[in-house]
Amino acid sequence: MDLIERLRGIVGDTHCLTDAALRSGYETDWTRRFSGEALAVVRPGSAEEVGAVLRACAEAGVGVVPQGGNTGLVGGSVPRGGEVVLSTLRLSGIEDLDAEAGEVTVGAGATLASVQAAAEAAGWAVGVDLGARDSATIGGMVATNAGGVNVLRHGSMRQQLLGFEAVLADGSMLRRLPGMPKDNTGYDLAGLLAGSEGTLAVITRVRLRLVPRLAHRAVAVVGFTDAGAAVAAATRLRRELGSVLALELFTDDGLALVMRHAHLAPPFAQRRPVYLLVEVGSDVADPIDELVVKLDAIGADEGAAAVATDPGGRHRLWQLRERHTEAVNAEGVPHKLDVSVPLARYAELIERASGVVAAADSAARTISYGHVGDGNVHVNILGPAPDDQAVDDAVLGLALELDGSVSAEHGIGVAKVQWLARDRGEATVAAMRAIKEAWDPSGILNPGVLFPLDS
Ligand code: FAD
Ligand code: 2HG
Ligand code: ZN
Repeated sequence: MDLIERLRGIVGDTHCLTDAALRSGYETDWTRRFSGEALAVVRPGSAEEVGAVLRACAEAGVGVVPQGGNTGLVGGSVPRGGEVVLSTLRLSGIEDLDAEAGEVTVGAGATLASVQAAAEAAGWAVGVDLGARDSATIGGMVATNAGGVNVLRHGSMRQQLLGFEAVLADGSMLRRLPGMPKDNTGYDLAGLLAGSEGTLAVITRVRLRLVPRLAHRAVAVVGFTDAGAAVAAATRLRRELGSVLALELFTDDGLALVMRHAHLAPPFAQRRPVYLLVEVGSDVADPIDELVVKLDAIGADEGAAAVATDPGGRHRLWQLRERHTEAVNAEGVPHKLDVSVPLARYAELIERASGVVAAADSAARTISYGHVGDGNVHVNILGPAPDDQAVDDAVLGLALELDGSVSAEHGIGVAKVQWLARDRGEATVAAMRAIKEAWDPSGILNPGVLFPLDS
């Protein structure tokens, strides 16, 4: 029996897509920079079906690209050519929400927004939040160890994991869904799967810890004359305000793009080169007074600061930061360099990024924004052709020169494969490869992601 016939037998005809028109939505990534043709797209409905699909592909020697919401930004969720895309979107159940313990088990294909809604209905919240919440899946977020806007308060996806279920390339299943915050029984395999980007196993279920839902929140946007002043203010707020949930930075170029494409008004009449967004939250008291006092202390001037406490006003201010990604996409196919540096080098990175980009390509445009509380900058570049690596190399080189990392939260994918060893060193990459070879000896899981295709 050929592979396609076998796959149809496992998932059913309607969930094995071979027609080009049906496959196409699974073959190009969110940025449109990465795409490839799949042999087929399969949508298994259970962990057992995932196991059978993997066994069939391993026996046929065909690569498998796990895919959740396809919102990843480093090309790891779409085929390079000839693989089977394994979509987890049917594994979207939300089970066993323990409202006493603040824990929930969810299918890998459940969207973040659906889990947030379930958590909120039970008086809890999810510790990780990000702009792609309506499409990004919990499985994809674990596989990329997604960060988002609340890392400085709750950590990234790895810190939310209490258990997991995953299927290895040979179809065997690993399951540990205990719902116990303490569980020191050997290697932390859930932690290893966080950030594995579909190269070690297909995650099918996850047990997440939930965090308290805060009764009071306030958001402020403040303008600054330069990145250094904004970073100094962010550092002080982080140190002195226990209620800080998020600290985000964007520039006036980015704000102009967002206003144009998302049809939004500026936060205040005056324009400044750099903006800081701060969100605070508290369960016991309204944090607004404390925030306003601190805004004074960091030198926010009245004409360049806006504060909102009501949900509509907070949402309006958040949109100015969150909608950067779609506004950049509306201008062209971006090169996305998601880097982090020690906080002391953050302003220097922002200030030097456009210079190194211009030196590599004088026609390129640079728009930088990011999670300043975590030292994470998203350097977005418009202009160069999708396969032109010059600007990527310039920015990633700068991040390493500043003692940073070439991937803060989006992962390596296929976009940064050549940079993994330069960042982590040959010995570390060899240790990673040894794990990959032990878990996936036939090398079928996401070939070309993390390690080059020909290795
Ligand atoms: P996909 O894109 O489908 O896949 C991503 C990777 O995970 C691929 O390598 C894939 O093979 C693997 N994978 C997916 N599901 C599984 C599974 N079940 N088992 C094993 N491997 C799997 N990211 C952040 O970290 N922080 C942000 O603030 C943030 N904001 C974003 C805002 C926007 C508007 C967009 C478009 C993206 C943003 N991202 C952000 C990037 C993206 O949303 C995250 O990387 C997210 O975790 C991807 O989830 P997904 O379900 O879309 O995964
Ligand atoms: C964000 O923080 C996301 O908005 C996307 O991580 C970053 O658009 C980007 O480069
Ligand atoms: Zn981000």
